[in-house]
Amino acid sequence: MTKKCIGCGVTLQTTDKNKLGYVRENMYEKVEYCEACFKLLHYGVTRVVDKKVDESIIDNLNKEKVLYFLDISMISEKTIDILYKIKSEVYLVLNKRDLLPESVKEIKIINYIKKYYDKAKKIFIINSKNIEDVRVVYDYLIKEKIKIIYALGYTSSGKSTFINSLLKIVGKNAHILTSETPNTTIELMKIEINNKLTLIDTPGFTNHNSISNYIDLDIYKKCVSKKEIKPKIYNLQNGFMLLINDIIRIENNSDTLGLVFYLSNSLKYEKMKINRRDTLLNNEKVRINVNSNKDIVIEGLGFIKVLGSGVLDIYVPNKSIITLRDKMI
Ligand SMILES: Nc1nc2c(ncn2[C@@H]2O[C@H](COP(=O)(O)OP(=O)(O)OP(=O)(O)O)[C@@H](O)[C@H]2O)c(=O)[nH]1
Ligand SMILES: [Mg+2]
Repeated sequence: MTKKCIGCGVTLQTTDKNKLGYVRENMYEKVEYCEACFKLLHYGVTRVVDKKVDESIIDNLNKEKVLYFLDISMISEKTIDILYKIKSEVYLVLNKRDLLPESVKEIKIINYIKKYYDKAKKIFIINSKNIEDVRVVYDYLIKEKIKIIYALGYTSSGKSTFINSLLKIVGKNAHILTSETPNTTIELMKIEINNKLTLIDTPGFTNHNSISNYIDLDIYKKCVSKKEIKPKIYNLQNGFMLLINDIIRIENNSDTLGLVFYLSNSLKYEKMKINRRDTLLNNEKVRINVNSNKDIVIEGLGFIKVLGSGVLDIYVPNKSIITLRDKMI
């Protein structure tokens, strides 16, 4: 019988160190995790999984119900649009509530999502690490007698974190691997919570626009939010630019604009006069018209609220990481 890693779902193998699921032969019988999951779990060693996950899992669904996870700190039109492909019942989990400032009203976020997608049977807004939040979803699923449900969503939206919390609720070992980097869950995992409820954990869809595809994953790890975002406000006058962690450069060639950054608190901002000799000019340039009705999304990082209107030149590792959406807050 094949044995699977309880962290990522991959079948364990002892033949190729460079392939997924590797464990040393003399360890095979003893271990529960593959070597890469073990290293990630105990030593925080970043695992690079060069695998793109497409949406085919949705096409293979029959009538199975779906618990769809959205990371509300980085919603983009693309991450919502995929919901329209799901033909079975969708229960929506707006996750990572704790990352947005507490002052942001939950009803506002829910109504915002409904404007884009209003077919969900139920919408929850939670922090997947918080047992009490997860218990609300658990109680609902039990009450509705939902026996089995697929956890779907983009990578890093918190599916496995949520299932680990469910396991904790019923007093079981929270064994699934979670991490800040993409592609943590690699194969489907059937997780029996108890005899009433089973969750199917799935590898999250790849966001091809995410900045995580274009920067070193160890750097990316440091750029993702881990606690409540303290928005940073900059007035960017004509002829000025902002450098963010030497990853993003934003130039204003129009009238003064207010920019409110909802990004990780650990990012460093430098404001200065536009200087052609400066860094990041070799990056790709996106010229966008901005106004106060639209947020600028930096896919994989967060978003920028705009106060005023004008034109910005944004230099990024890849053009696709900049998208616009309707203003959220
Ligand atoms: N602050 C906060 N962090 C969360 C929350 N849920 C998950 N995370 C973090 O987000 C990262 C991704 O979580 P995972 O549970 O691995 O995400 P996933 O959807 O299973 O990702 P894949 O397996 O790659 O599809 C981890 O670092 C988690 O600790 C949440 O509600 N709040
Ligand atoms: Mg996962």
